[in-house]
Amino acid sequence: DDAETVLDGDSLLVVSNRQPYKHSYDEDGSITVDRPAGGLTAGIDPVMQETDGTWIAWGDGDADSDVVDEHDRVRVPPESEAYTLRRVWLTEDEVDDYYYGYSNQVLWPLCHGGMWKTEFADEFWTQYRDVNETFAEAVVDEYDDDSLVWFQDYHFGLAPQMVREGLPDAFLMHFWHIPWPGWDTFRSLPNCEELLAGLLGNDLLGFHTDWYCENFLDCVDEAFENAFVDRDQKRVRHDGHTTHVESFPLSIDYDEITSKSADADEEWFEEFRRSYGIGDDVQLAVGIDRLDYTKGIPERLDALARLWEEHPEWREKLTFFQKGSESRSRISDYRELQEEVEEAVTRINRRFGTDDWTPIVYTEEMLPETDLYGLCRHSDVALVSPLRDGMNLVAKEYVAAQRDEDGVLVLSDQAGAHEEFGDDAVTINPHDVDDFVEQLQYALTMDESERRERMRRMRQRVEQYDLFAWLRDSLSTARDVKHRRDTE
Ligand code: GDG
Repeated sequence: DDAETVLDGDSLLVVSNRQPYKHSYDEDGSITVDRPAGGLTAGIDPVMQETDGTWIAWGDGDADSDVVDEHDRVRVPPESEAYTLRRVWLTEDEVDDYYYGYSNQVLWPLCHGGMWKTEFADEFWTQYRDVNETFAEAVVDEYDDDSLVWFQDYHFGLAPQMVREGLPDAFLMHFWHIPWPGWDTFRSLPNCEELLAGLLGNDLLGFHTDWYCENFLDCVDEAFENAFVDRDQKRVRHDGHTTHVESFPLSIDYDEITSKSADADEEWFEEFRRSYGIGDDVQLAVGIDRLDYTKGIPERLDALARLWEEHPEWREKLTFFQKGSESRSRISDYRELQEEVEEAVTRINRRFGTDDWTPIVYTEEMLPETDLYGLCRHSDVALVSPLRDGMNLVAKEYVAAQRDEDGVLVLSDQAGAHEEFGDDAVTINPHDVDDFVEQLQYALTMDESERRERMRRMRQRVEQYDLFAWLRDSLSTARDVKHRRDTE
């Protein structure tokens, strides 16, 4: 409701790669609709429903093209038809080069500081540009005078400037969900100026943390002689246009997760342990990640193996549950990681496991929310150890699900979430295996009053700055920036 009030008659035109509703054919030929899954989609969807917005996204469902009208539009959700979903169609080559190629083998690794993992191919760049052009055309097509255009993520680095050319007065904003690297890393990108110029087509550009904002401003400062970077006012003037750059740390639906975790009671936990063969006399640690090389899963498994090696008292006393979600498997780095993780789990379990105890329980199954939040509620420790991560929502979900306030979050200082939790989390550097082991030991033996104090403070932070606070904050800043722009 608040986000609606903030919008005050303006309507959102959201642009994202993934769509909020996907139409697919069942085996019997009937059409099913998949619902918003991720936190962000689920958070923006209600605002779209209340304010009759338009959402532009790639139509990747096999029934998508059969439900749209002649303008590639369909009203969603099916039961209330509250807003417009505009599909953009991509060929298989486009998906390969724009999505798996430039987005996920160039921008993804580079923004996480992994210059050595980038794969530059000419067609990646040309298709990225063409697909951005296609989306930009759809935006121009759907645009209304009261639209706030909101781009999501690194798939659309060029589209803002393209839209600006067609609609000089449109209000454009963008949220970049992954880190922004320092200039010294970013300058290795062959088309780095074009990408910066693309993003400077926005009126407002948001990142998770101040640090990423600073990095972005540094890049602009270094790349363009004629750009004026005003750090106090957090804005850039380039090519006759002003872009505000601010941090908005994305959050989660705290109330919903806290309340859903209540469904996972003691009885649920007993059943869960039984089904995975986890004894009731062990402490439980948990890791929940997409299988991505930025998440530091092998490093985490190394630290655990070291713990069981150097502190044998934890054998048969600690079980680690790792949920890994298959991701981007068309890319070889991802397939290699999946193998590496499976091999490490097998090796560690062979080495330390006994008849009554499996050190690491590993699953790639999609867990229903009750299981996910139940795991977070009942585990003693969560291991969130990315090598680098824009935010990491799992850290926040863990905290929200900790309704009994007695678990410990072990958190990498390389995650955006660490900017918010600081040393209320047990802080680690995922590359420092000795310290990782020491901090694990500390987390597993922390006394109850310290556990509660830390957890309470982290919970307060997420409760105060939840997904809806983030939405309000983003949209009210947009209104301010727009107002200033139109009156200056
Ligand atoms: C990018 C940035 C940034 C995972 N397994 C299951 C499941 N999940 C859900 C988690 C969480 C989400 O997936 C993962 O979100 P993250 O934030 O951890 O990571 P990325 O996918 O890398 O996201 C990241 C984010 O964008 C938002 O800006 O925080 O830094 O990399 O919500 O709960 N959900 C269910 N079952 C599973 O098995 N239901």
